[in-house]
Amino acid sequence: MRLTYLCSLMIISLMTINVSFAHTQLQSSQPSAGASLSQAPSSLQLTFTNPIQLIAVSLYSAQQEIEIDFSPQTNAQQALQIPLPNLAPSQYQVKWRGLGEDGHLMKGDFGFELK
Ligand SMILES: [Cu+2]
Repeated sequence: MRLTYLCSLMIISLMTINVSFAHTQLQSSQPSAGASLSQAPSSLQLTFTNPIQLIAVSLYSAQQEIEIDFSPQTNAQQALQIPLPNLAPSQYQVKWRGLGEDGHLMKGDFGFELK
């Protein structure tokens, strides 16, 4: 009986650990975070660790927000590709926000440079 109780406690704590590792994060991107490019990228690609329903994806140059073809998603996807307009040399910042499949609102940002 006591052993069963201990076992369930262990299982519960393992599950808790598992959940905290299951937060959806950005796994990789194109351009990648911190990239220094000599040619303008034709698209922005985001790949996440788990499917995520993206609510917002924004791109900023050093001067202004760049208009991109993104609308909030109606279902969760693990990867997203957005065509980009012609970008001028600048520092760029990408910001994303979305709802992970575990119900957690996640967000992140990264930068790249176009020389
Ligand atoms: Cu989470």
